[in-house]
Amino acid sequence: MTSEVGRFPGNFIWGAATAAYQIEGAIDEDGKGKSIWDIFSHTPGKIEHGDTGDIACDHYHRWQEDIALMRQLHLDAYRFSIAWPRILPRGRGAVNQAGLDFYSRLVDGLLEAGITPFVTLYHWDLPQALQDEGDGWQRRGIIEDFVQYTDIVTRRLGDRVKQWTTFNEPCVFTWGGYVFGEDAPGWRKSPRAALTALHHVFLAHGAAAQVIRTNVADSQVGIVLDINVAEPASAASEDIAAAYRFDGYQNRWFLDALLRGEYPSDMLELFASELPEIRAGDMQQMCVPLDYLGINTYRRSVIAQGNELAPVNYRRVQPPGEYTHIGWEVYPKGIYDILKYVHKGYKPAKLYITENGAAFIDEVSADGRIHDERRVAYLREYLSYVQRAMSEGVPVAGYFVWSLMDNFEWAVGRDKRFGIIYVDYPTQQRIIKDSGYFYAQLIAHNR
Ligand code: PNW
Repeated sequence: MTSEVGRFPGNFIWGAATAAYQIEGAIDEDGKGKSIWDIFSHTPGKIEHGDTGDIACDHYHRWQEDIALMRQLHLDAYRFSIAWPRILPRGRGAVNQAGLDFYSRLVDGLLEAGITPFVTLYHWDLPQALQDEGDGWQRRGIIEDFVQYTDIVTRRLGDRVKQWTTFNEPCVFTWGGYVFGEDAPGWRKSPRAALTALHHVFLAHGAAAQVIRTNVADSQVGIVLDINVAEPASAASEDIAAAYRFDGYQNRWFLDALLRGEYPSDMLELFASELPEIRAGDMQQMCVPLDYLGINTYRRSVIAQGNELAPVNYRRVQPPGEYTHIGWEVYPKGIYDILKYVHKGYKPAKLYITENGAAFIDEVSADGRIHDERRVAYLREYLSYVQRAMSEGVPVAGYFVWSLMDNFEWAVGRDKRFGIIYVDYPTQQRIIKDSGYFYAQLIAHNR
């Protein structure tokens, strides 16, 4: 394994990522409406240790300090999301100017610091009012609501923000929210619920992309997917077939729809009794040209035949090796495999790694610092493999570490620390971890 990360191209974009509900706090301030995550995190038994995002990193009040830290890290770019219920407390209709003002100030602060904002419109915090009306993403009319929200935000910020992502990880919030019950709204329904939600998400993506391009001069529009290359657990034909089905529902369903305008035929067959209504013109609407595709990746997926999620019927196998605090395998070559898989199969014009990182148990040492050597090694090794993919022709334009700072890690709560900045929650003090210094040096060295 390479111990040093070599040089990246001079125009490579170095960033860090967060999401609104995971860092902002201030859930009731300045006219914000409730989101499905406000409700879900206050439902007993849903979140480890009973944690919530009520305060999170208090970023809503500390954003200036956080920009100063980004500057210390020499970041080129900062990827964050906008909370839809801050802009439209009821999901649609009356606009909350104070919510728009917050993001407008944040954008100005970033630009003054020389940091390019990468804005995600939807990172899972749906206005609860839209959940209450027709079960959120189950209702086809939500497409128009998302378009209205996109229109409002891009009109206000589009003079300064050029980099737009419609959705973060549609796979996680639809399957996790409607079938596995691990994410808001926390349902355990049949695959039809996820596939219906996804169909509407894809259509909303296509419609919103056009709105962004109309409202924003020189816009760059993309979507972020969590691609999980499936490795069969053995050479047995059942395992190979299970891995291919897993690949179908986790990867090809998304990539084929968004980049080719079709759902994969083997999956249409497998899910024949679970399909949403697909109207004429739908597949064309979702397959808009993308300026970039964002990829989030954390771990490897080794798949065998099993009982999980009929009719996919798979089982995750945990090979021996190093695991992070969230139980995900450290497997640096995985990032290379994913980049090659997407490039070879779909050839998007430009790729970003929009999230990659690791949760470890971090502690403040006697010297007041956080010596997170394992995270340093993780970043170094994963980045070496990004570089290898680039040397083989994969057009990776930038890398965003997850996360800028420790934050509310959804259903597993606050003690799963992904930050390159430590957050001491009782005091909200921020401390740059050794991985943060490593990252800053790497960025400076590459300039
Ligand atoms: C992403 N998986 O979610 C999200 O975009 C972030 O908000 C989140 O904090 C981060 O990864 C770390 O979890 C994922 O099961 C959730 O492989 C689940 C998976 C991957 C990513």
